[in-house]
Amino acid sequence: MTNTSLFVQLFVGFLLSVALADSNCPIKLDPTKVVAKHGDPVSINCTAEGEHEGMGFEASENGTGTIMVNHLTWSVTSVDPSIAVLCYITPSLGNSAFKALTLFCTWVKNGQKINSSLPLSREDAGIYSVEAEGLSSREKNVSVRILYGPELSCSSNYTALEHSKFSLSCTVGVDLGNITRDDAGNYTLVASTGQQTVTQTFEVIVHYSNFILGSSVSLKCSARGNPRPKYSWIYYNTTNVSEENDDGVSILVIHNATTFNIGSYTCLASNEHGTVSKTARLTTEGAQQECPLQIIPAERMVLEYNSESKRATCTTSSTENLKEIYWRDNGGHITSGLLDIIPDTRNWDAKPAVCEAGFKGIGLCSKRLDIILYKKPDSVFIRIQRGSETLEDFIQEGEYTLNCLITSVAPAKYVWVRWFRGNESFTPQKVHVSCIECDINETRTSVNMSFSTNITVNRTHNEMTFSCEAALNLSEVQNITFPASRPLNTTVYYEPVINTTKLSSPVPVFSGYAEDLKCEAEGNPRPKITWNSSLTGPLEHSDGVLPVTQKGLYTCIATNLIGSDFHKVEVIEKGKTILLLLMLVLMNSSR
Ligand SMILES: *[C@@H]1O[C@H](CO)[C@@H](O)[C@H](O)[C@H]1NC(C)=O
Ligand SMILES: *[C@@H]1O[C@H](CO)[C@@H](O)[C@H](O)[C@H]1NC(C)=O
Ligand SMILES: *[C@@H]1O[C@H](CO)[C@@H](O)[C@H](O)[C@H]1NC(C)=O
Ligand SMILES: *[C@@H]1O[C@H](CO)[C@@H](O)[C@H](O)[C@H]1NC(C)=O
Ligand SMILES: *[C@@H]1O[C@H](CO)[C@@H](O)[C@H](O)[C@H]1NC(C)=O
Ligand SMILES: *[C@@H]1O[C@H](CO)[C@@H](O)[C@H](O)[C@H]1NC(C)=O
Ligand SMILES: *[C@@H]1O[C@H](CO)[C@@H](O)[C@H](O)[C@H]1NC(C)=O
Ligand SMILES: *[C@@H]1O[C@H](CO)[C@@H](O)[C@H](O)[C@H]1NC(C)=O
Ligand SMILES: *[C@@H]1O[C@H](CO)[C@@H](O)[C@H](O)[C@H]1NC(C)=O
Ligand SMILES: *[C@@H]1O[C@H](CO)[C@@H](O)[C@H](O)[C@H]1NC(C)=O
Ligand SMILES: *[C@@H]1O[C@H](CO)[C@@H](O)[C@H](O)[C@H]1NC(C)=O
Ligand SMILES: CC(=O)N[C@H]1CO[C@H](CO)[C@@H](O)[C@@H]1O
Repeated sequence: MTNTSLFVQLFVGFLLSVALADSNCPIKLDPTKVVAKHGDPVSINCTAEGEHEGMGFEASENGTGTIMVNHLTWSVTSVDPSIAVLCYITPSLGNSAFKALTLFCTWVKNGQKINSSLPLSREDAGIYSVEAEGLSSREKNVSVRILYGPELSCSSNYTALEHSKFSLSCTVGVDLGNITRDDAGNYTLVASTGQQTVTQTFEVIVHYSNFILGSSVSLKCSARGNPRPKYSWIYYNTTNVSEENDDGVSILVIHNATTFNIGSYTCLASNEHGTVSKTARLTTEGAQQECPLQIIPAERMVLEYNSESKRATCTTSSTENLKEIYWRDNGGHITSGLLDIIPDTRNWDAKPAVCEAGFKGIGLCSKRLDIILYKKPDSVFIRIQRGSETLEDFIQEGEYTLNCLITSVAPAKYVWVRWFRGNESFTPQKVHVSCIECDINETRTSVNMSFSTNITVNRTHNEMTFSCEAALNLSEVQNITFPASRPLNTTVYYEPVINTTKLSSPVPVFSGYAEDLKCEAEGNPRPKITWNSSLTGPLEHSDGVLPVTQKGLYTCIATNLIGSDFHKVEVIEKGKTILLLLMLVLMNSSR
């Protein structure tokens, strides 16, 4: 019996039994002898000494069950001869007076009297003879087997890369009868010998160990026990993990460790007398454990406001390690079983839902489903500003601000603008974004926004168009066309510039032959051309072309709204001799 028990048997009219008052015995009966007649009332006090985990009376009548007291009274109003009574205590494992041989017997092993009050160790197994004292004396040979629970020692063995840290080391020895709370480990020891069961639960010490991604890690678990313990492991099982049980030792090998191997590994060793376990945690520096959950189609759903919604499903490919799985909405409400979520596209405040799951070796982990509702703008408008003044499309060269106004768009955080000059888009260096009555990063509802950029307008921009187009910086909606502004026509006015390459100076004229002076000028509006002679004043010309026959200083003047440009040409006369000579040469060569 596990329990140290004292028997009191009651027989009517006879002195029947004596409880031996062993000084080591932690149970005291009062009275120690009971003499009673059939039908008499009987009352017995039982007192426990020292630490224990409950006491009680076992009896065919008025039994008490196990109670956490030190003193108990058993009584019947009318005793009958068949009554058997037993006072017992469930000893605490720390009470050295127990897991010892029965107190009222003399034990002899190999001719030596054994001090039966000492705890047994497994070396004490063997054949004992026992002399029981009492009214008569008896002798019997008894085979004493010492049963003990599994003892666990585990170590982490790294067939790994150099510099890998080795920090896991644990050895737990558990010996029935000698257990202290210092024997760390998250294990429950169930010592069971006979009818009673003693249970002790101890706290865990979890050892952390670092591994290097891509290396191989071995976890060794060995336990002693009689009978030899069987092993099992609890961890997040992946294809690169294998268990090898060999010669009383269990080795878990992780090949080419990945972040999925981060987690806790519990080795359980058990035999019929109990189970012990030890947990080691594997970590790797700079990497987080992967949560083996997938949200389909993606962890982010981008849906058009007030459109037909879509379904999001949470799944795992690791069903063998899965313990539970459910959706938790942002109010904390849990939807289990149903693993689909259909966001409400009419609710701007649709908040993220979280898929949470429990896995062996990982515990709870989660993936978040972000829901982004977008809205195409009602309108997009472009304008030109100079300072605080908004202009029509007639402008001069200089610094201007292009302003793109977008109404009723969402979400502000992802809105941006494509700028176009003609049909070609351009990327300004700096764009100022503002949002009317909203917080760009936070507001989810539709808002009005303004995008501005400064441009330097020059004459090459004349008759070009500027426009802007709203866009959302969300990969999911890249293919969706958003409204663009109507194009803004630009007219750039600039002062005339005379094309001097066609008016080299001086110009020779041969007497009697007219020479054309051609004055061309660029400018917007189109410049007006006038020719002046230093001698005769303004001259007639045809669209800038002035025929000259006489020498002199001629001036071309180009004028428009914005300004004017002028260019002087000197005309000189050449003699006839040169002309004749030239004609002869030409005639000879044409022959
Ligand atoms: C048993 O204990 C009670 C107190 O719990 C006491 O009153 C009573 O006298 C005791 N009986 C005997 C026989 O000692
Ligand atoms: C014990 O049992 C008797 C019947 O034998 C009953 O009358 C009595 O009340 C019981 N006493 C207690 C203390 O329960
Ligand atoms: C690790 O295992 C190797 C061979 O398997 C062995 O030689 C070595 O002693 C072990 N190291 C530890 C710390 O257990
Ligand atoms: C328990 O074990 C410890 C260490 O092994 C030893 O010092 C102690 O004496 C043992 N206690 C008993 C009651 O056997
Ligand atoms: C781990 O998974 C493999 C197959 O991937 C399987 O054979 C093995 O039994 C699993 N181990 C545990 C402890 O579940
Ligand atoms: C380890 O895993 C990585 C990535 O999965 C792979 O590229 C590599 O070949 C593996 N190494 C071994 C030895 O299996
Ligand atoms: C929005 O967020 C960005 C970066 O996250 C930050 O730089 C900016 O200051 C925020 N704007 C507002 C208005 O909070
Ligand atoms: C545009 O220029 C004005 C002053 O000319 C300046 O205040 C403003 O910040 C500029 N805007 C951008 C986006 O550079
Ligand atoms: C006019 O501006 C464009 C850029 O907008 C620039 O590439 C070009 O060189 C400028 N032309 C002149 C004449 O300044
Ligand atoms: C956008 O269109 C391209 C080509 O048509 C396609 O390959 C891509 O998958 C589309 N993207 C989305 C998010 O629909
Ligand atoms: C802009 O110019 C184009 C031709 O270049 C013309 O067809 C269009 O009507 C103009 N738009 C405005 C608003 O003046
Ligand atoms: C792995 C395991 O079973 N751990 C347990 C160890 O004991 C503590 C305290 O009782 C529990 O909270 C752990 O869950």
